[in-house]
This record gives sequence, C-alpha cells and structure tokens, in this order.
Amino acid sequence: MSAYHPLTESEAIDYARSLPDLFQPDSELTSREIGDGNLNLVFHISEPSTGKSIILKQALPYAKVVGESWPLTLDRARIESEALMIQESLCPDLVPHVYAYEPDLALTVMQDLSDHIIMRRGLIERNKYPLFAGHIGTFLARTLFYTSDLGMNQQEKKERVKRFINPELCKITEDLIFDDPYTDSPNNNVPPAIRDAVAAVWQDTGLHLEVAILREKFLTHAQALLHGDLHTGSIFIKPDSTKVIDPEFAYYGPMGFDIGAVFANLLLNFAAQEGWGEDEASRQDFRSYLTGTIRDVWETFEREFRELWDRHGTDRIAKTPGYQDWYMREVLRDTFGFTGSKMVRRVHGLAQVADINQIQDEAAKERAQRLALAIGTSLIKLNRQASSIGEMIEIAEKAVK
Ligand code: SR1
Ligand code: MG
Repeated sequence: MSAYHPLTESEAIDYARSLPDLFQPDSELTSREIGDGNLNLVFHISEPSTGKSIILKQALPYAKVVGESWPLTLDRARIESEALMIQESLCPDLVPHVYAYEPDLALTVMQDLSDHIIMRRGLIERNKYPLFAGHIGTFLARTLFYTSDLGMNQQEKKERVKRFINPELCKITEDLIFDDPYTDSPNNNVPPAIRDAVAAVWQDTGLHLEVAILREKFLTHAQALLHGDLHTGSIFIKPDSTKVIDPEFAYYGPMGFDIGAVFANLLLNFAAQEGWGEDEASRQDFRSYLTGTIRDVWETFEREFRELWDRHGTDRIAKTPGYQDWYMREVLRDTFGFTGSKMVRRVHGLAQVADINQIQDEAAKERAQRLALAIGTSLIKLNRQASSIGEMIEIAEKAVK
C-alpha cells in the first residue's frame, strides 16, 4: 500500500492493522470516514473489543472544498505532523499525540479526540469553557516564544524556517484573506443581502492600505512558527481539556496572525449571537463571556510570554530596557489587524463559518454579517494605533449598541 492514493475505509483498516503495538492481532476493527473540513480525509478507526481508537488523517492532492481543479501539495501532511510534534514538545497536553507519519501516503496517525467537540460547534451551542483562555494563552505564549529568535538558537531557527516553507498553503491565505475579499473576485461568495456593505469594502482604499501592510507582514515577517489556521474549527474542546489540531498551514510568520485567528473566531460568534437564541439577556451574557475570554487569552499570553522572555531569553541585546514593551505592543497591533482580516474573509470570502451561515432567520443572519464586517473593518483600520486589548472589546461592544 505504499504508492499514494486516497484510502478507502477498508484500506484504512488494513493500514491500521500494520501499525505496531496499537491493536490486538486479528481483532475486529471498524472504519468511518468523518472528515468535514475543507481539505483532507479523516478516518476514525476503532477496536470494539478493547474500546481503543485512533485517527488516520490523509491529505488529498487537491482542495476538497473546491474539487480536483484546485491541486494542493501533499507535503502539507509532513508539515502538519512535524508541527504537531514540535507543539507537543512545548505543550504536551494541548495537541493530539502523533503515533506515526507515513510520507508515501501523506498520512498521519494520531490520537482520537472523539470525547471532545469542535469548539465552533460548542460556541454555537453557547457552551462556556472557563479553562480555554488559560489553555490557549499558554499554547500561544509557548509555541510562539520558543520557536522565535527570542527563545531558540537563531541558526537553528533558520534551519527550521527552511523545513516550514509552505508556499501553496500560504498562497491560499494570501489570496483568500488578503486579496479576494477586497475586490470582486470569482472566489468570493457574496451574500446578496449585504452586497452594498461588501461593495463599500471593495471601494475603501484606506482599508486596502492597511490590508496591504498586513499582507506584507504575512509574506515577510518570519517571527515564529505559526499554527497558521487557528480558528475555532481547529480546536477540539471539552470542559477540562483543549486540543489544537490541523496545523497544515504552519509556516514562519507574524505572531499576531495566530492570536488574531482565535480572536476573530470568538468575535464572529459574538456577531452571530442574535441568530442563536431569542432571549436578549442570554445573548448579552454569552457576548460578555466571549469578550471576557478575549481579554483573558491576551492577558495570559502576554504575562506568560514576558515571563518566558525574562527567564529563558537567548540573548543580551533583547534584554535592553524598553525592547520587550515595544515588541509586545507590535504583537498587539498585528493581532488587531489580523483579527479584523480574518473576520472580513469569513463574511463574503470563499470559506465562511457555520456560526453565521447556519443561522436560519435570514434577517438575523444579515445583521450578523453586517456586524462582523463592521467589527472586522474597524479593527483593521485601528491596527497601527492600538494600545490595549480593551480597545478591541470596546469596538465589538459599540458595534452592537
Ligand atoms: C481552500 S481552503 C479554505 C480555508 O480552509 C482552511 O481552514 C483555511 O482557513 C482556508 O483558508
Ligand atoms: Mg483545517
């Protein structure tokens, strides 16, 4: 089974049987393809007699969301498995364990997280996750610090940058986040009801200037090893556990891009609240939970990142008074800009989000789309002047008044 081809459910069982030490010889195994993302096949393999299970994730040579007309490198499976292993070494409890990687099949064998749910679904159901902010704040602080020039040997970092050159997946981001939403591109899926607001985005050259500057940072600022697609669909969660999955977009880029991905998806859910329950008090309550989570994530990230820098910073010049404060302010500003960009692309770009798109009431859906666009564009416009996380929350709260 060594030449690449997309596996069938029964071939996935044959492959799982060939793995050492996971299942009993000759026991019955079941297989189900459960992938619901944009790009890959995902097989759930289980052994009913012992209750053991694993996930086999296989990259397809094209983007599943569009079809075979959009070819996509299989090397992303290598990038994903290597990124997961680095992240596991830095945050052992916050990513799934990788049992094996099979390059010929672009296949990663990993821990089954079926006892968790996808966080986007959890938020749509208005579940609160009090430990999430601490978990993801730590994930961001540790993965971003220890893979940057601040936290690792700079020559080794350059070698690592080489391993994570990820041109095809970065190109998706460059187009779908930093280009298509700002022009009448055939890749967009513009909701007819908000065409006026989208046309305003296409014409706003002040906004385009900020997006061009953010895009330049995405293209050139090899600051840390990013997850690269850290939305709430890339997070498995349950009350006492958070697991970050799917780092196939990993590459060396600006730290604020990962932090902004988390905030953008919390704010998309914030914008969508009207579609998920009539009662004004519970809507307000959940919105406060979401903005409180943004504040807690930023504060955890900033505190832990500064502590790591003070204790484990690799060089003398980085300890110069004032440098750390300047650096953190720049990361905050980038975070504002990338949060906004990642909101805007989900309103009328190619790949949108269930938080908004699954709203049944058309009027509520339209208001959610307009709100997300208003918050996103305001954050992009403010990015280079931002000075505290409170300003992000203020923008969101003012937009719903
Ligand atoms: C063609 S892939 C579309 C989107 O799905 C992924 O999750 C990324 O966010 C990408 O932009
Ligand atoms: Mg993904």
